Amino acid sequence: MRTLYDFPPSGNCHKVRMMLSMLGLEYEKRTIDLLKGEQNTPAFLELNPRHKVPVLVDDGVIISDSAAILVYLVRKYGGKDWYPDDAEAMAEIQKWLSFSVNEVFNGLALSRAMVIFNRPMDADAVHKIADIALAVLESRLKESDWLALDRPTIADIACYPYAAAIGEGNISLAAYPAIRAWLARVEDLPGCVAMAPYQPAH
Ligand SMILES: N[C@@H](CCC(=O)N[C@@H](CS)C(=O)NCC(=O)O)C(=O)O
Repeated sequence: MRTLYDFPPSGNCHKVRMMLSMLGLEYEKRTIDLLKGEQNTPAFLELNPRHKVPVLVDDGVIISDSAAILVYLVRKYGGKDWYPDDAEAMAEIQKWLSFSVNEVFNGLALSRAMVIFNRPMDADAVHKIADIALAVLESRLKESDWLALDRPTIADIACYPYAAAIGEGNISLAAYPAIRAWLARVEDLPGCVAMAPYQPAH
């Protein structure tokens, strides 16, 4: 029995949806509607006292945080290709996982959240971080097909959704050909589920 506590527009949840699909793992989804505050109910806080999705419950094992869930899933069900265990490779992957929750989230995800959820923010500050995130991605992807190693790893999954959805933050990828080519490569991976356009009905 496997359940993903999910919010459809969330890129962090999408990382888990992608990985579950790529590993061919069945699961059920329970929507936690963040716009209705369902992340603050006592029942949800039992699963994650940080008030955040995604949470995965896998045969009674409760894991919150998208990066933690990716590590768990690939190690439990996907072998070592997605997350090898030599020190240098792990450090390289960890660098991109950290980037995904810093520049990618605070720049790319929040640029999108400002638009689709109409969230008040310091737009200049958020866009400055988004520019850094895109510059770092473009520079790395000009020299390599994948972020951390010479093959796809959880680093690519962790950085994909908010880069794929950045058009919804009114930021164009026209000047970032290497990022666009990488997004297409990620979407071509077997079992990949592309980030879907935001649907306000949720
Ligand atoms: N670093 C966490 C961040 C999770 C996160 O920010 N989740 C957002 C949705 S994308 C959330 O649940 N926000 C609700 C809230 O903060 O009240 C992860 O990668 O899972």
